[in-house]
Amino acid sequence: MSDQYQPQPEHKFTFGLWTVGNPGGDAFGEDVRPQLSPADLVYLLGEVGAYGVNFHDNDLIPINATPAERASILKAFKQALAATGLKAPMATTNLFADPVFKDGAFTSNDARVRAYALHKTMHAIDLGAELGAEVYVFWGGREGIEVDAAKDPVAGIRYFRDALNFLCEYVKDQGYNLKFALEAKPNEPRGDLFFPTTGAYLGFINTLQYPEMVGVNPEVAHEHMAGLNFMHAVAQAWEAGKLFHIDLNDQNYARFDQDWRFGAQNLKQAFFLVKFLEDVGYAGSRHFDAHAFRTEDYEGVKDFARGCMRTYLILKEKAARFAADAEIQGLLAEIHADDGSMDAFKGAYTAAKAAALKAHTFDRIGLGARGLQYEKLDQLVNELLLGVR
Ligand code: DIG
Ligand code: MN
Ligand code: MN
Repeated sequence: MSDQYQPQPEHKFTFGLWTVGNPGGDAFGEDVRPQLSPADLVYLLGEVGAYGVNFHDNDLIPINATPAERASILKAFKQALAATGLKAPMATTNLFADPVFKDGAFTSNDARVRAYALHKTMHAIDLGAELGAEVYVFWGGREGIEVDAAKDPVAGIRYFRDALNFLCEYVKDQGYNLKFALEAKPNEPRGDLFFPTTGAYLGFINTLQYPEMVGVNPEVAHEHMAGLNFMHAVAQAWEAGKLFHIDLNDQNYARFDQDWRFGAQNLKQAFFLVKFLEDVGYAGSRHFDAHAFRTEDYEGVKDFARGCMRTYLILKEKAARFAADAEIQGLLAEIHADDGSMDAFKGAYTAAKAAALKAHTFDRIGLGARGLQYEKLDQLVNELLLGVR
């Protein structure tokens, strides 16, 4: 398939080892694909044209690996990176799979588990830095509750803050070029997760000791699980200077975490997300935290990975066509026209301005009667996306 939708390094498309390496097992069924080695997954991503590969510590080095096994895996992984030219822009810690974290990691009620989570994360940060990661993600998959009586949410918030402050100090102490990106999710695998949305994290970051080191990693599926407009979450993060990373996939509303191929479910939302990222010049990774359907073999997994990237590039072209569409742009100019009649009231507050505004007479009925032409605008967008303009 050679056309203008071929991924290039400048697109910064990345995949986690756990995505293309997912053997397809789920809560109701066995693996459907053999487990590939991290090095083999790097070659697979190189074949489909990805820019980079991300990993949890234990995607790369099994939690019970011997030092010799660790050295061998790491050597093969580095050789694969060198051979393919792939980067490793993001790393993270698996603080959710091992039974030790069954009641949380940083927010566990058990101080020994909280300390072990810091221990594990510092070693994982070392590994990420060694492989060139510049973003370190924290997804609190087990940081939550099924039983509110068992855990005070304020204690959970404070434990999480203590852990992040400690780890920011560690990164500064080590001189690593790393910034942290917090990834929200409302539930699953716990009944309720702390910090359920990107907005919750944006409120939390400012309470940290080093807020400048910490941003967010919004994921499509997770904001959709909360019934939210993903692009709006991304826009607020961007506007706050906190969009450090992004997890792209797709997700039907009111479903468990589906982590589908980008654009597989909600093409219009995917379009407005791509349009936003391209309009603002987002320079970070386009990370596909997504999984191929369980129906697929590894050729299907490659189709999945190519589909994620192709859909992004096709929607990027649609965004350019949106910007160049004279009828759409003309309508937007009309919609956003400003006759300057309110200029005297704009800008910083003054007592005189407030007095004049209070005294001003508005044509409330006329303002409310205007037709805004949004039906026409939205239909034009649909026809753009349907390929008829
Ligand atoms: C799941 O959405 C989470 C974990 O896979 C990982 O910690 C993070 C990194 O993208 N996403
Ligand atoms: Mn997810
Ligand atoms: Mn994710």
